[in-house]
Amino acid sequence: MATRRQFIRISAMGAGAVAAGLGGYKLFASGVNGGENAAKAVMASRTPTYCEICFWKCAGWVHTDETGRIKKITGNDEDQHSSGRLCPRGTGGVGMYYDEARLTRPLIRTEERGAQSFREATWEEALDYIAEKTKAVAEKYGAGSLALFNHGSGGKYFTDLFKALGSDSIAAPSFAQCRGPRDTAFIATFGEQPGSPENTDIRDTRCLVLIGSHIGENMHNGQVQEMSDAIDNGATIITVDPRFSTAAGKSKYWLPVKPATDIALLLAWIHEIVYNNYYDRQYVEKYCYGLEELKSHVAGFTPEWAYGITTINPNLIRETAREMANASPSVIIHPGRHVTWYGDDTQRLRAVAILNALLGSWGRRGGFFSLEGKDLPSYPHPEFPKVTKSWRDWNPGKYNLADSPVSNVLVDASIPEPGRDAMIKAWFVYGTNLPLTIPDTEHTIKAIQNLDFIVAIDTMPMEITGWADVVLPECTYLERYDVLRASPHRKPAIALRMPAREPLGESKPAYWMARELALRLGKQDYFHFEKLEEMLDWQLLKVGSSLEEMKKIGVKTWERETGSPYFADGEDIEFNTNTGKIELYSTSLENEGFDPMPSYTPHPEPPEGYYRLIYGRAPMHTFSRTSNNANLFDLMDENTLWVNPRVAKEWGLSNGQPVYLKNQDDILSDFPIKVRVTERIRWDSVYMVHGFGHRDKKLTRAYGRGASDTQMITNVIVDPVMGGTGMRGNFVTFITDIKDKEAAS
Ligand SMILES: Nc1nc2c(c(=O)[nH]1)N[C@H]1C(S)=C(S)[C@@H](COP(=O)(O)OP(=O)(O)OC[C@H]3O[C@@H](n4cnc5c(=O)[nH]c(N)nc54)[C@H](O)[C@@H]3O)O[C@H]1N2
Ligand SMILES: Nc1nc2c(c(=O)[nH]1)N[C@H]1C(S)=C(S)[C@@H](COP(=O)(O)OP(=O)(O)OC[C@H]3O[C@@H](n4cnc5c(=O)[nH]c(N)nc54)[C@H](O)[C@@H]3O)O[C@H]1N2
Ligand code: SF4
Ligand SMILES: [Mo]
Repeated sequence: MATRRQFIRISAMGAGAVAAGLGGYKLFASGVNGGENAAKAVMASRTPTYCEICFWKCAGWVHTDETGRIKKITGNDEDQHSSGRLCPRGTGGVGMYYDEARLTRPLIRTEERGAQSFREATWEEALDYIAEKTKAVAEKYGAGSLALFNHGSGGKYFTDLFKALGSDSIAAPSFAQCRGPRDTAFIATFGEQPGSPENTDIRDTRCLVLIGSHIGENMHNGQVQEMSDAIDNGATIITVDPRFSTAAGKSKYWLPVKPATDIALLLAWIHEIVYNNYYDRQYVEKYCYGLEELKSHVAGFTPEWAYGITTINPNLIRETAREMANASPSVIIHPGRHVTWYGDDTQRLRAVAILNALLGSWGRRGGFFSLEGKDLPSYPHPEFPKVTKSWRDWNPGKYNLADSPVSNVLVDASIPEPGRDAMIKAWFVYGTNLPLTIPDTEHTIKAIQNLDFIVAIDTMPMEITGWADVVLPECTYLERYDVLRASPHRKPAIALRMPAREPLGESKPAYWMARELALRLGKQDYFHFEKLEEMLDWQLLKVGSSLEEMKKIGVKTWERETGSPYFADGEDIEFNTNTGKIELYSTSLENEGFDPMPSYTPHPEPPEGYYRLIYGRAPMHTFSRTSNNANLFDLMDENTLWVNPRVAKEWGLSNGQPVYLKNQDDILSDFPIKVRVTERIRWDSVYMVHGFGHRDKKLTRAYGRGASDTQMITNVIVDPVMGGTGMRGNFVTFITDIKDKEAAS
């Protein structure tokens, strides 16, 4: 059986990485406890941080030498997110500081958008200019015409600025391009969402079912470590994926489902569990609403029925349903995270939630625990003004079940339509590379072209900064304070991020930028503290700590105040749904005019000679943000296109051969991508890692490396329930005559 260390090492290699040096730092260098002690011996000083390379936010230590040079980042042993060990990307965070392509001066556009011409500006000039443009848009069209797109810690300060201005058009891609459907489905079913980190009790589970969640390539640290522990403890892993993922390699069962048919498989599992009385009768009777309706709804959804749709053998469907039932309630049908796939995603995630409910896993050890966070007081400020035009008003009556603003609604509202002017007129973009993040790049660019004004706050020259009117350079997370990390977990805890050294060049932290703008816009009352660290100290003193203490320990954990993270036997529980019960039959969906129980609807098939484009993560990169990071580029410098040998043979493709891609709408990829011939992918699909194919030439290493999945995603299937952008209904074919393509472009 694999040990934890083996698992992680294997997982890193699964996608073609070499577990070699990481610019001198070893992958998962810090072992269980050893790394930190080893580090102490050679390092001159260490400061606490939490990682910003992805949103798991592991807490760690930044080690600097006597000259102040950043040498190494290691995990904080006290941290529940990391258990003292960072993933390769977190360790490689050092490369973000040293990236010579970094933004270090404010920039102002000198020619029209589309042309890459900027001049350097002083902070005074850049901030005055932004304030003036912001005022002009707010006065002419109302504050609701200002939209903020944000992803990452500093988004909080711009959010406060926007609320102070009276706008709620504030969206993160982590909703409508990521977990929105799952959160909506779980809220509809259990009255709460799985959270981030998720409340999955993987370490104690006896059966983990992964539907596309590719843990091991998706390197969400705690989940990778807990899954490895669960495997060591004999848990059964069932992976449903058209691709033989790293997780599939660790699984007792791999179900290579035909893409876009997961709902049929889930319904067949529900059928098996209900009709064989495998469900947790006591739990369902006490807590659930709608069993009888569900039972008649799934009557016809037998494994044989699903076989014709999913290509999964009916016996295998039966056997895996039994495995889940045997493990019940210590079983997790994983809710996933990036779930915006086919437009019926909320309904697919409803099926996932229903399965978990039937097996009694919500609130049970080895299933889902209840999260607890530390409440941090916020410094008193005047009430935010009333929002007169809300993001919901751009699309009246739609997406009422979305509990966060929908980024693509804001993009759409920026484009004039016959009979109406654009409703959004200016964008602030903090820490999100929209042209690669929101599907249909040309649509996003069209929206940008219609704006009065766009400002990007970033650390790197990226596609989004290339489109901005003003670019504000933020220093990296290694050079700044940010708000305390207070994400709920098994126990309430907080983590501090502080600068390990001075910001490079003229780069500045986002808090400073947002406050400077607030001063210029008459909103200073919302930014009481000149320096963020003063606010942190105020907050920390209120919860019985201090900045001084946190600088020494980095992470502080409290005991739970809400009792056990699991339901007690027979405990009375009221769920936050209309019926107060776990809703197998969803009254909230029904009230909004949607199916109260999930159904399977067929999706279009690829045309002749085309293959479904699916995508995912590589362990050593995060989206597009790390592709120019020298340490991580060393580990993986481009993405490849996974092609089944049968298809490769038909097309005469060989391993390593560069091909261009063309999608169903005749969009050609900007750059070629190398073919990787492998049995690990079904013949009807091709696969690539997201985040490559950069167009911005300022990205010294990443420019032109590999292809962009986003560019090929022009068919966006919007989820009618919550507005998420389904991205996997796109088909590509190969353009093998590279010369033809190059001559044509
Ligand atoms: N085609 C396709 N689209 C996707 C996905 C996919 O798999 N395929 N995944 C979706 C998912 S799950 C998500 S969550 C989103 C992620 O979407 P994004 O968060 O937009 O992803 P990135 O491409 O990493 O862009 C991050 C941007 O933030 C900048 N940045 C990094 N650190 C900092 C910082 O400290 N401060 C500032 N100011 N900027 C910083 C980076 O330079 C980069 O420009 O993408 C979604 N879109
Ligand atoms: N290393 C690394 N880790 C990350 C990130 C990163 O950028 N880098 N990003 C983080 C973020 S924000 C997110 S949201 C998560 C996303 O991570 P997950 O939630 O795990 O991602 P998904 O995109 O849902 O899953 C991708 C998998 O779905 C499979 N798949 C494709 N089509 C289908 C289908 O029709 N059915 C089924 N069953 N499977 C299918 C693909 O083959 C692939 O293995 O990862 C997180 N972890
Ligand atoms: S999982 Fe890796 S990249 Fe994400 S926060 Fe943790 S160490 Fe950083
Ligand atoms: Mo995500």
